[in-house]
This record gives sequence, structure tokens and C-alpha cells, in this order.
Amino acid sequence: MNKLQKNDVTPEHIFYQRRRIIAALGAGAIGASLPKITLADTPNKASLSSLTFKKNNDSTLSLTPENKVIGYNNFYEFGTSKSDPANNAQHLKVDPWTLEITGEVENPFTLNYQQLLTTYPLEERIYRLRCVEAWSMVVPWIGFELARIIEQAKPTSKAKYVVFHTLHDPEQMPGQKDYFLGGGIDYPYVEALRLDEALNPLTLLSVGLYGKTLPPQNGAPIRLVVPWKYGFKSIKSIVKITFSETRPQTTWEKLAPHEYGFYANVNPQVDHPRWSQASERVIGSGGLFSIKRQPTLMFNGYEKEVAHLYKDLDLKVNY
Ligand SMILES: Nc1nc2c(c(=O)[nH]1)N[C@H]1C(S)=C(S)[C@@H](COP(=O)(O)O)O[C@H]1N2
Ligand SMILES: [Mo]
Repeated sequence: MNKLQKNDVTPEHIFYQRRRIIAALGAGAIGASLPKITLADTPNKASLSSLTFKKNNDSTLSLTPENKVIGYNNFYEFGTSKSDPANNAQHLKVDPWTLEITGEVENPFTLNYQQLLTTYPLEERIYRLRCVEAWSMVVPWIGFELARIIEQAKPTSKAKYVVFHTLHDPEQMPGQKDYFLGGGIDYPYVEALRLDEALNPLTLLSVGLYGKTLPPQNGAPIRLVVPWKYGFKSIKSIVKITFSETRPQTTWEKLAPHEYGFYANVNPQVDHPRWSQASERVIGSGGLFSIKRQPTLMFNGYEKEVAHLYKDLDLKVNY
């Protein structure tokens, strides 16, 4: 039993899962079908390697304890409970891995596992990750700016969007085989950014956290981190990045377009239809009944760096 159970809001998937279970089975079976939210037993760190990277000494944010960062996760390919990814993802095979960069570019290329870790100088970025479920964490990510890959790929004049694709491998990812375990998502998981968002210096491709390579549950071997957007934009275990003229439909948008928009900018003034976004629970803080709440900041605190990207957009419409 853990303290998060009492205070958690309904996670994003349960609403849909509940509706579908009702449709599939009839109302009688509902109570027993709801997933529990628990932390995994101490996840295995044995297989992670240390990374060499430039330390970040400017951040004033206090870090979330490592066991929370790697034990309380959303990675629906491995199940929808917060403990499922740490419990079910440990055997994800990350080496060999191929990340393919393709589409509207002059220079398509691929990177293998070693190249992901060594091609671009690594640095630490301490960012808050704010989930639309109204909780947040502060994570010492290790990675490099997505802009490095974009420069190397040389987008053509047609490229307007950068699209990211998670591994599709139902043999390894049980949520891709089991509709309920996978939260009803139509896999593979896809996310996208406008090219100017992708080029912003805050946008990171992360290969590690807390000094080591990424644990599978956090999106090994490479995942996106977009700190001014809700957590769901920060797509995990990426196998392909494509440059496109048209805006694709992204995973959560496809599941529930009135709840999850393409932009997904953290915005305390625009509520999710089911939950306020004005404040958030700070994961890893406080005692049993005193988990701390704090106000949510516009663009998650990165207004100065990114507000200019949206100066011509009505953020109530383009949520
Ligand atoms: N492929 C994939 N990427 C994903 C998800 C997912 O289910 N599948 N969940 C997203 C959500 S909702 C959040 S909040 C973050 C959580 O990242 P963390 O587990 O490293 O904290 O990952 C995002 N990336
Ligand atoms: Mo999320």
C-alpha cells in the first residue's frame, strides 16, 4: 500500500478503459477490473551503464528521489498501472537498436545503440516533467538537443513537422497485444512537434537519467523530453523520426481529441475536461497524508524560452 493511492486523480486511461469494459462486459464486472496504482518493488538497476556527460550546476529545482522517477511511470506498452512499466519492461532489448531518421530530409541516416550514446556530446538537463494527470517530478535527464539531429538530417523546404515513433514489438510489449493492458491505445505510439518547437534548445533527446543509461521503464534507449509540454508528448523508446509536410494525428489526440490536443502545452488556465490543470502533486514529497501541491506554471516554468512560439495562437482552441 502506498501513499499515492489515496491522493491520485483518475489516471488518463482509466476513464476510457472503464467505458470499454462496460461496453464489453456489462456493468457488473467494473469494480474488480479497475487497475490499482502502486509503486513497483525497487526496480533493477544492475544492467544500467554510467554515462560521461557535462554536469548542470545552474538548476535550482529539487530533484525527485530516483526510486520514484524509475518506479512511478506511464509507459502503456507495458501496462497502465504506475508500477507496470518497472515490473514488465526489464527484459526490453535495447542493444541492438536502430533509430532511423528519414522523410523530408536531404540526408537520411540511422544510429545504432552505441552511436546514440556517443555521436553527440551529452549533457545533464534538470527539467520538471508535468503529467496531464496533475502530478510532476523533477528529473536529471542526460541527453543532447534534438536540434543536433535535425541539423545533420537537413530538412527540405517541405518539412513542417517532426514525427516520432515508438518501437512496435508486441512480443516484447504486452500492452500492444492486450487491448485492456495497453489502455486501448492504437499502437505504435506516435508523437510530433512543429519544426520550430523541435529546434528549440530546450527540446532534448534523452539517453539517461541520474548519471546512468535510461531504465527501460523510462524509455530506453532514447526518448524525447519536451519540458514545456505535458508528459505524454515525451515519447519513449523511439525507433524512427520522420520529417513531414503534414501534421500527423498523434496517439492521445486520436484516442480522445477533445481531451488531448496536438500542442499539449502546460497551461494552468486551460483545464482538461475532467481535471483542473491549475496545480499539481509533487511526486516524492511530503509524508503519508501530506503530499505537497504546488501551482502549475505557464509552460511549466519555461515561458521566457517558448512563449514566442505561440504568439499567434489561441491556446484555448489550440490546447
Ligand atoms: N511510448 C510511450 N511513450 C510515453 C508514454 C507511453 O505510454 N508510451 N507515456 C507518456 C506519459 S503520459 C508520460 S507522463 C511520460 C512519463 O515519463 P516517465 O515515466 O519517464 O516519468 O511518458 C510519456 N511517453
Ligand atoms: Mo502523462
